Amino acid sequence: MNLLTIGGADPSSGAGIQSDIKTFSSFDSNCFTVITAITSQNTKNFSNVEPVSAKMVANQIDSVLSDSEINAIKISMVYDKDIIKVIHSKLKKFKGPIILDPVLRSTTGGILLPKTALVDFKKFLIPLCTVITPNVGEAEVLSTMKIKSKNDALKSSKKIKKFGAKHVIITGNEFKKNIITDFVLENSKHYTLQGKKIFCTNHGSGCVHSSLLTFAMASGKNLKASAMFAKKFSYNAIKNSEKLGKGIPISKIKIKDDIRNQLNQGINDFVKINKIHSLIPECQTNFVFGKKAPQKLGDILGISGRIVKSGTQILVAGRLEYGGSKHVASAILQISKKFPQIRSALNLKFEPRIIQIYRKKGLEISSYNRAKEPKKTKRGENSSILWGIKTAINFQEKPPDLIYHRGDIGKEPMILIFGRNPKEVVEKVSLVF
Ligand code: PXL
Repeated sequence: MNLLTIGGADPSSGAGIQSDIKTFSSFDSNCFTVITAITSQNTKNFSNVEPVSAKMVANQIDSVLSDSEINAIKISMVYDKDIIKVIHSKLKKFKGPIILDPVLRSTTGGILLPKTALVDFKKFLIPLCTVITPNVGEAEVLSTMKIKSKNDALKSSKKIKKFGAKHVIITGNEFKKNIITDFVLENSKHYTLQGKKIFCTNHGSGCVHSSLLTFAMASGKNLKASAMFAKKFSYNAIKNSEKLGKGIPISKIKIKDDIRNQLNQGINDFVKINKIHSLIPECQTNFVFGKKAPQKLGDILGISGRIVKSGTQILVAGRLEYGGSKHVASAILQISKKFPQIRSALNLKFEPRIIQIYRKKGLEISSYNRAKEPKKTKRGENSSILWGIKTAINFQEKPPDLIYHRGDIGKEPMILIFGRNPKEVVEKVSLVF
């Protein structure tokens, strides 16, 4: 997923562009950035701001939009009237969701949108957006009224919607003691999302919330599901906030993904195996680990690039992504139908001596002959591997540790090592040396 954030740079990394990069990356999305202003601030003080010229903002937007397909855009700190107008003119034809976080002030008191820019903000930016996400204070400024009750929130959100937003979410209301409510005006219907209050001041939680909403909307979730997702993970980010400086803690999303943790560890251990470069094939190596009973490639975590060799050096090129591998992940999809305990695999260079070593070590070995593959599966690379693995395990009673093929015209021979988890796969690989 390609997401663009347009906003200010925060050197403390707690808010602004730096925070958005972290949030989008936590969910395996690519974060494109257009910087509108540079702030100098830390966790205690906000010292000053220097806006980027409107022309440079326009150039950045052109650079991004002319090159990559962007699935959704988040706009936060815009600071300046001319920047507002340029964003309007560059995005008015954008087809995907635009999430507008109307940031007015930083938690440490810095001005992120001067009062003189407010009229143009309402006139040019609010009509662009699919969802606007003010917190209570921001909603009060935009709607020029106080919000003390649910009824006030409804009135305020209707006033903000009148500026041209499709939907409005007012975050951080405390209508009931110690319960934090997000008030949602979705078209003409309204509802609330409630959660427990966490007793701590926090830098960046608003940024995290609007980024999460951007990611969720871009993923195709509807508004309610997106708002729930954003609330859930911003709660997580506040709960896990870290004190990085002398002042207030910084929000931090922590995702418990045991599959990712184990595969990361497995890759680290694999690349550290002495002389491992000698086992990397021409087409390089992928290493995957699937969820239980995977149904599709998206259930299997793999490297969106490869583990590559350059001389004797090993490099992990790419990121871990569900659906990131096609070939090795397809092998897991197929083998797990018969042997559900097998969830991890990687591919190695084929050499007859390696098969002999593994045979001596007592590994369960099977193979298939690509030359015998029926024409119709040959057409697609994934259908070839699905056919190959199915053939190799047809008569296997025990789950194989290793499946190999000797290649075909134009097809590199290959070994696949299988295991219940990445640790087991790495242990099996290490037996060669
Ligand atoms: O949280 C709003 C925000 C957005 N963008 C920048 C900021 C802040 C708050 O500090 O500094 C650059």
